[in-house]
Amino acid sequence: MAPEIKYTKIFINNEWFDAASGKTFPTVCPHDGKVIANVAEGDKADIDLAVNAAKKAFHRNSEWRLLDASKRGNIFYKFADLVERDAKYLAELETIDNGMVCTRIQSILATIPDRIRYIASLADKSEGTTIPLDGDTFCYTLKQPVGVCGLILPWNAPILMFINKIIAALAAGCTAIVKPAEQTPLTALALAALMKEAGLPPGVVNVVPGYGETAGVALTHHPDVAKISFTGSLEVGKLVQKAAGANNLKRVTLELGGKSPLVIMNDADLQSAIQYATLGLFLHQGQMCIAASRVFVQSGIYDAFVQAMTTAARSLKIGNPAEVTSQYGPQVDEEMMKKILCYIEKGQVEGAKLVIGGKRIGTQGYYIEPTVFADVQDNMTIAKEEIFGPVQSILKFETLEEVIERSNASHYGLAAGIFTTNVTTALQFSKHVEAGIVWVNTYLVLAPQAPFGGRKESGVGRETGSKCLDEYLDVKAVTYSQPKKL
Ligand code: TXE
Repeated sequence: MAPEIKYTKIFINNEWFDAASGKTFPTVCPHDGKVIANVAEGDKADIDLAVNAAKKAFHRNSEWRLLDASKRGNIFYKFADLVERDAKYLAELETIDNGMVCTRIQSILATIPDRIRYIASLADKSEGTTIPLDGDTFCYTLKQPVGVCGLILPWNAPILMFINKIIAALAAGCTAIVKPAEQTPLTALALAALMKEAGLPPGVVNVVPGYGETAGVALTHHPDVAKISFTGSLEVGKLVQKAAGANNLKRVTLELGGKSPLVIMNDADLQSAIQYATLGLFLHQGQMCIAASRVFVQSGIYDAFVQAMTTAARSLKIGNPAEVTSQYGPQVDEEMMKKILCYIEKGQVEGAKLVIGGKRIGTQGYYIEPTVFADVQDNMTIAKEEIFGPVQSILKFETLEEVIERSNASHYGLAAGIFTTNVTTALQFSKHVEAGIVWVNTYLVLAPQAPFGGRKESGVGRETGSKCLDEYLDVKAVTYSQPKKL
């Protein structure tokens, strides 16, 4: 049974509003292409209202600013309990809006409360330093929240992205406006309702659903927004940075795309490598910025790997993401489905060997067969561009030196993985691969304690990890004149 859609309006000051324009937009179920709900379509006018609310909530004498940092953290412990309470409902909402298979989102949601607790626990640990200056002076630093933050979310992991950004921003003491992706606005609104229930004062978190070109642009250009944290495409990431530069020099963190290499050495445990190469690409139908979309396989095991990978891709259980038996569901929308099918065609035209998949499944919803290309060359489009879909490229290599060079021959630098039983090989690769995240004999391990983010055009800044609040804090140096040297 479809979950009840309780929230479709704009959330400002802990209240629900229609868009100032009165407009709505449909959010569609990827499984069958049917409209789930019509959601208030926020634009500049609504962003202005939300920023005003967040600005007021950030005033130095506001309830939020006067709250002890530890008490700030406590609100999120309560919120974590509420997410635990409503996990089943939130999972159903994510599945219907995003197409993520229910078992996957259930397992993500099982870890979300502890993720919230971990980040929230950092609220009262933003410690400054004391600094020995020359002369009769004494200096210390204060870490202070940057102010009103704009948090722009993608559609591929809406709950996880909402949590990573909002808890860090608010635990740091900021206030925020969340702009969920237009494809998946529902879970951000449901989570906002839980934040209110947890006791967050009005204006601290505001959620304005709407389109990137209107609501998103208004947020990135707003002079009263001090910081933007954005996850999405490289193209829009560059626009966000440009907008920040053209206005008030907002701080910007960007989590953009990737073309992550997964390297399988001759000495690897083949079964385990196949298992993670399957997960690393086909989990969530390839809609992951960290997808292992370039699989480099050493020549000694190349043929065996391609064969086993084909079998693994064939054995994935494809179906309605709401069914517990489904391991693999639809792409998020028609536009993404068409884009991915174009890439598959390009792969064939440019001479890669299609070993399995390649076609749309049926005519209802946005399903594409798990697709594997072998004999892919570095200069082919499918080896260079982020496809963000279930298309795996397998490339052959001979030596470690060669594969490091080829792994790094990308303008992206998000994640990388290696399967090997040789420690030196693993250490060499981990040191020299240009990526923000490296996994050895595993893939896709996402823990709140570890920093997450990319190098090169994969992004700027880090989410999660013990220093994640720093992205939302400014450092102030306070220097005292002393009558006597301290
Ligand atoms: O992303 P967009 P799209 C990549 C992936 C995918 C491609 C396009 O390769 O195929 O991006 O996806 C908002 N100012 N990733 O079109 O447009 C938008 O409303 C401000 C990687 O969905 O970047 C949404 O909330 N905001 C990725 C968010 O930006 C704007 C996750 C992302 O949308 C805006 C998703 C603007 N001018 C896609 N234009 C990852 N890194 O995980 C749009 N937005």
